[in-house]
Amino acid sequence: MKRPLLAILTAAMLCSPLAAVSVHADEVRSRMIRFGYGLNENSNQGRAAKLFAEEVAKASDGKLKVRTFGAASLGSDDQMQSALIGGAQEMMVGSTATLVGITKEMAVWDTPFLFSSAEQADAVLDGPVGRQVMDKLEEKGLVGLVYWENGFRNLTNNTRPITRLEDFSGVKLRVMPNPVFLDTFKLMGANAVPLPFSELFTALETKAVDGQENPFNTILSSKFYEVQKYLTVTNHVYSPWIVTVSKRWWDGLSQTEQNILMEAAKKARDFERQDTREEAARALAELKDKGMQINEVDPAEVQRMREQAAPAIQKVVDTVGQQLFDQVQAEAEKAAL
Ligand code: TK8
Repeated sequence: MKRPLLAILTAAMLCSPLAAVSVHADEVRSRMIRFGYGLNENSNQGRAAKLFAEEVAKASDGKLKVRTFGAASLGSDDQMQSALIGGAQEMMVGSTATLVGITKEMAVWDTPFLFSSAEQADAVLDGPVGRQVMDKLEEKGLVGLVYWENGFRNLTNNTRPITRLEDFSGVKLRVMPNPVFLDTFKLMGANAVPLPFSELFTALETKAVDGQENPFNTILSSKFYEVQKYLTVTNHVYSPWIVTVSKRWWDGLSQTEQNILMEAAKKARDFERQDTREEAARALAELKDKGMQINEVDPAEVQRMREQAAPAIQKVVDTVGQQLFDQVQAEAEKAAL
């Protein structure tokens, strides 16, 4: 009685998809990896995605082929995240802010004015708490590899230069689909509307919205200067990007394959952060050349905006929990020294 049952079970196991994909720890197979991102090819995101693909090819003797898809051609951040979870796409890079609906802990990076320098952000994101937040993705079907730099966000609009808190009044502002961003700009008095990045240029062009906020790099690479007049230097929040992998797919890889992807993601991260900072340093002058009218905000006004944003910060605390929030604050303070 026992024997046939065992035989059936063994046969079933051999035929199951799990058994079929089992690989040796050091094996590297021929695989195609679809890597999606939202910005243009000619952007900091695009350049780093290309470097990632090259590094993976080099380290795997061309067996692992990364095909990059820019300009949201595989979908918005949200759509790609779902595709990764379902296993229909292997990899992507996108904003941590668009992951909050999946992993609420990601909202900790949305805290307005959390970091005051990029180096401070690196230390916290690459440190233990950055990893801890990233690891939370796994229970939702995603594997986080590394954080890349999107950068400090600044405001553009067509209504008026933002010099004081009151200037936000009535400005229809696109924000990322994220509750903290939505609340923050509502608190400022703007008419904040969530919209995927992939729809942003058209929304600005057709005047469906008056303004948006993104780092200098993106304002430049996405040609927002063609459809936006005023640029206000607010640096209101540092935005990370995060490189993620479909867990369903990742779990079928050998140890060596996983290592190749991880090492290439790190190399691309280091390249991308340097590239982003160099570009950001000259972007402001370029945007001025392109005809944007640029203004800074008086520190006293920035302080008023910070105070106005306090309830949004409380929302972050309520979302991620006091403990994680405090831990991030403590590591940020340590890194600021
Ligand atoms: C690109 C987005 C973008 C982000 C946004 O897909 O949505 O404004 O800053 O970088 O992730």
